[in-house]
Amino acid sequence: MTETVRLTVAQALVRFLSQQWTERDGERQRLFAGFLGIFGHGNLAGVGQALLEEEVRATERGAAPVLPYVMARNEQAMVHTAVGFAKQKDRLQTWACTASVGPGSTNMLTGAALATINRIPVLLLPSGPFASRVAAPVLQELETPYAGDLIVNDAFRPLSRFYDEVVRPEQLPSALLSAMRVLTDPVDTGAVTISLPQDVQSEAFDWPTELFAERVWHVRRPPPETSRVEAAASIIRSAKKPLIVAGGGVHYSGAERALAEFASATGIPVAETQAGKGSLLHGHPQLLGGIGATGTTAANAVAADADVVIGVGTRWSDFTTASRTAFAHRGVRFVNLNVAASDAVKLAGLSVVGDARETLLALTSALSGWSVPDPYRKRQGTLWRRWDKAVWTAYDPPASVTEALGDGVLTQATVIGAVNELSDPRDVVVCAAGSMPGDLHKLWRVRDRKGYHIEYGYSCMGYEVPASIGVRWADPTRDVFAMVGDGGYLMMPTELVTAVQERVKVIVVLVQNHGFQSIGSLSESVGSGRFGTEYRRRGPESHRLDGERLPVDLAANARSLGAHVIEASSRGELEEAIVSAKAWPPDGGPVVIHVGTDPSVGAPDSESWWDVPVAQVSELDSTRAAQRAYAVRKESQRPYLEPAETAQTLSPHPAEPEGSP
Ligand SMILES: Cc1ncc(C[n+]2csc(CCOP(=O)(O)OP(=O)(O)O)c2C)c(N)n1
Ligand SMILES: [Mg+2]
Repeated sequence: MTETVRLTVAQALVRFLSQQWTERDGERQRLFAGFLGIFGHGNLAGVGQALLEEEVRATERGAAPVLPYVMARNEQAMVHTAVGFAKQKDRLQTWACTASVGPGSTNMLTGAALATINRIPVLLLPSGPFASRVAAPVLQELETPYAGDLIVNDAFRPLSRFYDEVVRPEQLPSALLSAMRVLTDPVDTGAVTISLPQDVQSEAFDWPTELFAERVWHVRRPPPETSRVEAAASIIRSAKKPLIVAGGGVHYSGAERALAEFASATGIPVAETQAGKGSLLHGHPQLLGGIGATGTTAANAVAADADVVIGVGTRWSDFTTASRTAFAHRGVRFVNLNVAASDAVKLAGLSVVGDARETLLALTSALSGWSVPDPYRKRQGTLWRRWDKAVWTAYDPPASVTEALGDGVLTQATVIGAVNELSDPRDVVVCAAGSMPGDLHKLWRVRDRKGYHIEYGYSCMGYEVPASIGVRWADPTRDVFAMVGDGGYLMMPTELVTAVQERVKVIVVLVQNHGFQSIGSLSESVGSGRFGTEYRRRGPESHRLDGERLPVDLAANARSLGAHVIEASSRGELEEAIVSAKAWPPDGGPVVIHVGTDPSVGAPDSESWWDVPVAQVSELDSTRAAQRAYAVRKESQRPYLEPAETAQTLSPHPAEPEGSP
């Protein structure tokens, strides 16, 4: 007879999750580091009760619980914390998130979309209304006249890589096993959601003990097909001006060294996407830095006449391709090394499906002895040095720039330069939205493979503070610098309180420029003159948002939440603030450095473009002028390319059968 154990669904869930591991290259770690949550009537007696039992049992043993419970302040934020952690752990470990019925659960939707788009594993456990429906409608239940089984958690379906609802205890094992498979699959991973009705969570059941056996999920490294590697090598050998574009897949596969060796051996220069930045460290001779709309002039110049472009672990977003204008060579061909077939086929590329590290190693040997010509290597060096000089000037602008700045404010590039120079090489910079991610893409010098953490799949304002907590937990030997604009800060300052509670040292660099200034300059470029993007009072006569600046004091706000706040109003004060933040005790909780910047001085131009449609008819001169400029740019856009792989390029035509017409 099967041995069983009687537990509630929630107790079984917690016990099961505590037994899950991942393994790659022979290294094992727990799949879950713990539970983040906010309790309400939907989960406190279910998942909450199960976590309490865990904690009490651990306390009795004198140990920490295997899955510690951390109370968060906002459900969206707790998903960001889990994503920050999992991204920093190369997707091998994550957190589970529990939320109450209704708004608690739907607050996680933005986090779910962010995780799925960035392909980062998180386990979301929203609660649902009673499966039994005896007292329906319950508080916070969606009543839909045409569908009795529709609940608000169905909104997670399009945002999740796996979704299930457990309405009977018997369904739990299959839901959990599928969830673990998806979380640990390098192609399928993203948000995984299991909706748990509030009554089902506390229902008791006799579970077979096998369900709670230790389970190790192997994270695969699929090797590429040899014939595809050969085809790729043959296209690359034919190239005169090849370019590599490194994406997030390089990091997640741990392929940085393989990439560095491939680039050194072949002399092919490397440009990086936001997720791929840091694939080569600053100082590598083949590094061209960021590519595309927020890229370097070096990478964009090489991209403009590249004849073969090798994408490694990139999903070719519009920021990377400069909305498909970055690659202007008429006959440009793409070779895509990607673990996901859906990415590998993009841009009509030759698709080489496989793990990034394995594929780069195979390609390095297939190309052994081949290299780009010397003048091509030289040109990369010249372009890079020119850009690097522009970065120095941006970090330390001349008096002609600084004298024109307002009182007590710096340029954003100066702030980036100071943090870059005064942080340790292993420290991590975290960012997501505003003008800061683009400036970091251009200007940040990455000195460690895990030193650059920008969420730019969803570019979600508010990610920075909560994610930095996860990043710090992922490796407490590194200091974490969350660079956040005033707009991003105001979206989600809540988790400073969680950082105080957990004594998590994160250093938040809060850049006050009084509004959504990135959107302001975008607005200007489409002819809308920064409409509705600054934090100003409504003018009494104009009736528009063009009055005086709002009297917000974000330093006081951060202080009120329990953070240690340092205000800097000169470069010297900023440097002192960074040094003293570095010296702040490792368990001292969050430090916020408040610094004002002048949005009128931008980072050096990328000489690139991003497609944002301009009104085609307008009474405004500014909009009509922007539309004329837009139409010119649109002409250089290349939505479709010739396929890299044709019958002619890959093999001679097979002989026509005799006697064919
Ligand atoms: C949640 C969310 N809402 C809206 C946007 C669109 N958006 C992108 S940047 C930005 C303004 C960011 O302001 P701030 O953080 O102050 O940075 P700044 O632009 O001033 O550098 C907005 C509204 C977004 N990315 N995320
Ligand atoms: Mg701002």
